[in-house]
This record gives sequence, structure tokens and C-alpha cells, in this order.
Amino acid sequence: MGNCNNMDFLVLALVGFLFLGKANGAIHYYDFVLQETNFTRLCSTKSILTVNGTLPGPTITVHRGDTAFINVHNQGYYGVTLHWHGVKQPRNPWSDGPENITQCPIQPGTNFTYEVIFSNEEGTLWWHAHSDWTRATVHGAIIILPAAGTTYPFATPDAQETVILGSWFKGDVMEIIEEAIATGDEPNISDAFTINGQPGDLYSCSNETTYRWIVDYGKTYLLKVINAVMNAEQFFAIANHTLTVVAQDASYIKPITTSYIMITPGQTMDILVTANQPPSQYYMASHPFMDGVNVSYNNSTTSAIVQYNGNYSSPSIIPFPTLPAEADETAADNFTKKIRALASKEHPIDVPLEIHSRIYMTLAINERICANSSCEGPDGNALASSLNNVSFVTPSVDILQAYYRGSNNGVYRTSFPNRPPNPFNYTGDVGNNTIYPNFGTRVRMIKYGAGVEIMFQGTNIIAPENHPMHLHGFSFYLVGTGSGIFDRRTSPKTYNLVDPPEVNTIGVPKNGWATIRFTADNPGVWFMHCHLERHTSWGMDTVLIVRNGNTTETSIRPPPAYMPPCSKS
Ligand SMILES: *[C@@H]1O[C@H](CO)[C@@H](O)[C@H](O)[C@H]1NC(C)=O
Ligand SMILES: *[C@@H]1O[C@H](CO)[C@@H](O)[C@H](O)[C@H]1NC(C)=O
Ligand SMILES: *[C@@H]1O[C@H](CO)[C@@H](O)[C@H](O)[C@H]1NC(C)=O
Ligand SMILES: *[C@@H]1O[C@H](CO)[C@@H](O)[C@H](O)[C@H]1NC(C)=O
Ligand SMILES: *[C@@H]1O[C@H](CO)[C@@H](O)[C@H](O)[C@H]1NC(C)=O
Ligand SMILES: *[C@@H]1O[C@H](CO)[C@@H](O)[C@H](O)[C@H]1NC(C)=O
Ligand SMILES: *[C@@H]1O[C@H](CO)[C@@H](O)[C@H](O)[C@H]1NC(C)=O
Ligand SMILES: *[C@@H]1O[C@H](CO)[C@@H](O)[C@H](O)[C@H]1NC(C)=O
Ligand SMILES: *[C@@H]1O[C@H](CO)[C@@H](O)[C@H](O)[C@H]1NC(C)=O
Ligand SMILES: *[C@@H]1O[C@H](CO)[C@@H](O)[C@H](O)[C@H]1NC(C)=O
Ligand SMILES: *[C@@H]1O[C@H](CO)[C@@H](O)[C@H](O)[C@H]1NC(C)=O
Ligand SMILES: *[C@@H]1O[C@H](CO)[C@@H](O)[C@H](O)[C@H]1NC(C)=O
Ligand SMILES: [Cu+2]
Repeated sequence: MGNCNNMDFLVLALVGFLFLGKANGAIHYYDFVLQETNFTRLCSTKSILTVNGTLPGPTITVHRGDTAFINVHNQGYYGVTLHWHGVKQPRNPWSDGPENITQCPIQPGTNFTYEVIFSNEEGTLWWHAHSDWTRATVHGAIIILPAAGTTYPFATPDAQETVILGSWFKGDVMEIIEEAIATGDEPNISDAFTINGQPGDLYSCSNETTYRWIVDYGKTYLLKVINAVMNAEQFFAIANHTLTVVAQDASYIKPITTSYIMITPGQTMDILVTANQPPSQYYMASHPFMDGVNVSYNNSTTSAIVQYNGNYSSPSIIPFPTLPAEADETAADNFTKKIRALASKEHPIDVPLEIHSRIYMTLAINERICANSSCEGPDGNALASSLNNVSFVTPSVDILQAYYRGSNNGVYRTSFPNRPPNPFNYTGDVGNNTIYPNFGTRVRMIKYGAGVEIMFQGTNIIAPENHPMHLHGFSFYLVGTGSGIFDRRTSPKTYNLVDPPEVNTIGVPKNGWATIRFTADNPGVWFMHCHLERHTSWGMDTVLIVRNGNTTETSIRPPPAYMPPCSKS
């Protein structure tokens, strides 16, 4: 991807300078072909679902405020949907993508065109399948350049590069999650992590294809790191090179100079890297940040090589970066706590100070009772998960249609609780009565324009860990985090309302809390879920329905002429 992208980037940057004034929003067209493709990794070949036969899939490049039409042709074996992660899609939930939330799957042999509407996002986002576990191999980068006539809030970099962290499973990912749901046990762990689709030198049979990023001495690059890993938050570093993080989730932050980052699934970071070391080769590497208790995971390290152009003798030993240890919560915290919005005149923040809708929400791993202890999870039961003790059940027709047409017919209930139904000692001795959740498709209704505050509370039930919570349709401000139980009296006093980061995914600390705020100015049906894929599958999800305002401009747009039909397969 490297060289091609760099050219595109220079050309687009040039075009940007030729247009002055406000961008009117260019329109881009892409065709994506979903197809089975044979890939060889870790000494074995298997067929995976891809877009256009590549892993990662094609990059979408736009300027701020543009629109992209993506015509998705499904030539695979099963129905799939795509999601444009972090793109707010004002008034346009029809193109958001989560399966049976905003649409039914695009069936094999059919196509559907997404209209992806960019607004104030600037930096890096990504797209991925949003159907069961297909996102493992169906994902790619979205690069949003500054609008025509504007520039970065830092010196224009010489070129850009994208690094997508991913997971590789030897087994079929769809079978893996089906098997886990059937047995009630944890899904099989991945066999490798990848950088731009390649596991790298630390895995057998992978060193011939290790990803190489070719750099020129003296140049400064804008490195776009995307965590597309299925089930783990990740540390990432480059040997001998300092990272200057300048944006997260397509929103600028105050530059952070660091030797490593912690990035959760769903998050993206834009990082300035200057190739200022002796011309040679250096490893970049990534492995999990895993503070979970009772969680099995892949504890391996993916790597790629930063290779300087020029004549030099190959190093006998390529320097390897020092990554924090897997369970190093302090290292994760130290990095995360440094992130603050740029909050400049050109890139202001707009945190709601008046709150109309407040939700206190517990996150938990639970058990679903199996008759005669016939399952393979804890106590002979099946693993489940929940928000406010409700384990989300995905309906078989999409919630958006049911809501929009006013034909609910029991597809969903509007009774998602706005506080834990039965308070308990969340982060301590949780007691046995917290293990079994309720199951249902419960959503929360929110008034258009409301100031919304959500306090996520981690719990100590069964398997506490850090949960990367993601909300569709919005970016939100992370105004506070802390350890232990959120305290109504003291915790809000620690809020940052001056320069909180504006993001779409946040890691809620293990047995701790995180508070987010946003203005409900985007009418629609918006999925909210943990971005660890197994937790999503187990039910750590809900839906926020933001009602229409009182004008056309504050209401959901009419649906496109064609939406994929919901079948009763
Ligand atoms: C994907 O493949 C189709 C068919 O070959 C092609 O028309 C399309 O341009 C490709 N899309 C991208 C983004 O490369
Ligand atoms: C993938 O490999 C299998 C087994 O070798 C083969 O039968 C199949 O035709 C291949 N598929 C493609 C798309 O090349
Ligand atoms: C399907 O693709 C065809 C040809 O590319 C296009 O004309 C048509 O509008 C597409 N249909 C949908 C529903 O996107
Ligand atoms: C999961 O792992 C087990 C044990 O290695 C193996 O027997 C099983 O086939 C795997 N399942 C899938 C779907 O790959
Ligand atoms: C890959 O590893 C094998 C076995 O250790 C070694 O023989 C080979 O030279 C290596 N290839 C590269 C490109 O490093
Ligand atoms: C990389 O950093 C290590 C540790 O600081 C140092 O020992 C080594 O000399 C550096 N390598 C190069 C090529 O600069
Ligand atoms: C993970 O692997 C590293 C070495 O790569 C090792 O030091 C560490 O103990 C392992 N951690 C766990 C929990 O297995
Ligand atoms: C975390 O930051 C503190 C204060 O800056 C420092 O003393 C400590 O060494 C850091 N720990 C890690 C693991 O980075
Ligand atoms: C979505 O609904 C379809 C039927 O329209 C069903 O086959 C599919 O399993 C559902 N997807 C999920 C994730 O529940
Ligand atoms: C909560 O549980 C912890 C650990 O068991 C205990 O130390 C603490 O006293 C409990 N708090 C309350 C309010 O019961
Ligand atoms: C809690 O559940 C465990 C496992 O089912 C059981 O062994 C234990 O006795 C229960 N404790 C209480 C206080 O009910
Ligand atoms: C429409 O809603 C806005 C707030 O979103 C409010 O200020 C305004 O008064 C409302 N207008 C009418 C006619 O209800
Ligand atoms: Cu989770």
C-alpha cells in the first residue's frame, strides 16, 4: 500500500491547496466485491471472505465533508453488512450497517450501495463488516484529509503510511463463533496478530512475507494506526523511533510524545514519525494489553520492518522495540490519561454542560443457564454478557425499519434501564445473584438535542477486564475515568470539561468507570457495544434511538429506494 498511497496523498494535498474557501464536499464512488479468496498464512492455506481479494481491503480516501458511495457486491456464501466505523452519517442511519440493527444482510448474488456521509471527521477511521465475525478479514482504512483550503494543525508531513493491526485464525471465523455459542465456552483464540495482513518474523513460515515500510532518511511521516484486532487491546511501538500522537478517532489531540501506544479495537491513531535514525532496519511490533481475569488469549507478538532507503550493510540484529508487558495496567493508563483534545480555535470542542439524559450502565460477563449443566462454560452454563443486566438479543428484522415505519410488533422494547436495576458492590464481592442477566432487545429512547451523559461502570462479575465501548452515529467526549465504583458526589469533580478527547471508542478500565458526554443531534438508530468481538456476540450491546427533532433538517432522511430485504432463513 505504501508507495501508491504516498503518491495519492501528495496529489490530493496539492489539489487541496488549489481550492480555496469552503469545500462543497466532493463525491466519490467505490465498488467493493465481497469474495472468497485463498490466503496462505502460518504454513496453511484457507479461504477467507475479503473485499476485492485483499487483506486489509481497499483504502477509502476522502476530504473532510465529502460523501462516498460504496456499491457492495456480495459474491460470497452468506449475507454480510458493512459499517463505516466512526463516520457519524448525519440523519442517515440507513447506511450505518450493523446487521439487523439498521439493515438486514446483503444476500449472496445481490448488491447494496452505502452512502457514507462525512461531516467533521478528520484523520483516520476504518470500515469493517458488521455481521457476526466477518470483520476479521473484511476491513480497511478510511483516510480523511483536511478539507480543501485547510491544512493540518501541524507541519504538513512528507508522506503517510497506514498500519492495520489484525487477527489471524487458522480456523473459519464464522464456525469459531458458532461453535462457541453452541458450546457456551470461550471462542477459540486467534493464532496470530498481523500488521497489514502479515504476522511477521516471530511466527513460523512468516518471515518471507513480513510487511516492510520503506522510508527515506529525514522525512516525517503521518502514520495511521488502526486496531482491527478481534478480541484484544494492543500495545504498539517502533524500535528507536519516537511516536508523536496527533489525532485519535479522526479528531486532533494535543501532541503526545511517547515510546509506545495502547490502542483498543475500534480506535485509530494518527502518529508523526520522523525517520531520523541511522539508515538501517528497525522492527515495529504489537502485542496485547490484557488485564483480564479468567480470560484466555493469544499472547504473541506481530512485527513488521521499517526499512530505510539507501546503501548500508544489513544490520546483523534488527532492533526490536520494548513493549510494555501484557498485563501492565499502569503502562496502559499512563498513555491513555495523556490524551486531551487539541481544543483550538480551528478545532474547537463542544462538550454539553447541561445534561438532560443520564445513563449509569454496568458492563458484565455473565452466564446463561443451560439445562442439566450441559454447556461448557462456567458452572456448566454458557458465557453471556450484558449492559445493565440486559443481555442483548439481535432481532431477525432490523430495528431501524421497525422504528421508522412505526411497525414495531415486538421487534424491540424501549425499556433499556437508565441505571443498574439492582445495585450491588460492582467492583468488589459481587455476589451470586449478579451472574444471570435478562435477555431481550431493549433500546433507550433519547430526545433530539438532549445533552447525554453515560457513566460506564466495569464490574467484577466472572471475568473483569477493560472493555472498549463503541457508539455508532456519534463521537463523544471522554470527560472522566477512574478506578473502583463511580461516586456520584466525588467522581464528577474530576471531570475534564476543558479539553476532553472526542472519540468513538473508549477503554473502560477493569473494575473502574468512564464517563462520556455528547449532544444527541443525530436522529437515528445507533448501536452501542463492546468492541471485543466475543463480548458483542454474547450480548454486551444496546441501541440508542435518537428521536427526530421538529424540522426536516433534524429528522432521519427518507430511506433509499432499495434496502436489503429481511428473510426468514
Ligand atoms: C474491486 O474490484 C472490482 C471488480 O474487479 C473493480 O471494479 C473495483 O474498482 C475494485 N474496487 C477497488 C476499491 O479497488
Ligand atoms: C482455494 O483453494 C481450494 C483448495 O485448494 C480450491 O479448491 C479453490 O478453488 C480455491 N479457490 C480460489 C478462489 O482460488
Ligand atoms: C447494484 O449494482 C448496479 C451495477 O453496479 C447498480 O446499477 C445498482 O444501482 C446497484 N443496486 C443497488 C441497490 O445498490
Ligand atoms: C477450535 O479449537 C479446537 C481445539 O483446538 C478444535 O478442535 C476446533 O476444531 C476449533 N474450532 C474451529 C471452528 O476451528
Ligand atoms: C526465514 O527463516 C528461515 C528459518 O529460520 C531462514 O532460513 C530464512 O533465511 C529466513 N528468511 C528471511 C527472509 O529472513
Ligand atoms: C537502538 O536503540 C538501542 C537501545 O537504545 C541502542 O542500543 C541501539 O544502538 C540503537 N540502534 C541504532 C541502529 O541506533
Ligand atoms: C507472554 O509472553 C511473554 C514473552 O513473549 C512472556 O514473558 C509472558 O510471561 C507471557 N505472558 C503470559 C501471561 O503468558
Ligand atoms: C507511569 O507514569 C509514572 C509517572 O510518570 C512513572 O513513574 C511510571 O514509571 C510509569 N509507569 C509505566 C509502566 O509506564
Ligand atoms: C439477522 O436476521 C436474519 C433474518 O433476517 C437472520 O438470518 C440472521 O441470523 C440475523 N443476524 C443476527 C446477527 O442475528
Ligand atoms: C465491596 O467488596 C469489597 C471486596 O470484597 C469490600 O472490601 C468492600 O467492603 C465492599 N463494599 C461494600 C460497600 O460492601
Ligand atoms: C455461588 O455459586 C457457586 C457456584 O455455583 C457456589 O459454589 C457457591 O456456593 C455460591 N455461593 C453462594 C453464596 O450462594
Ligand atoms: C424545535 O426544537 C428546537 C430545539 O431543538 C426548539 O428550540 C424550538 O423551539 C422548536 N420549535 C418548535 C416550533 O417547536
Ligand atoms: Cu467487552
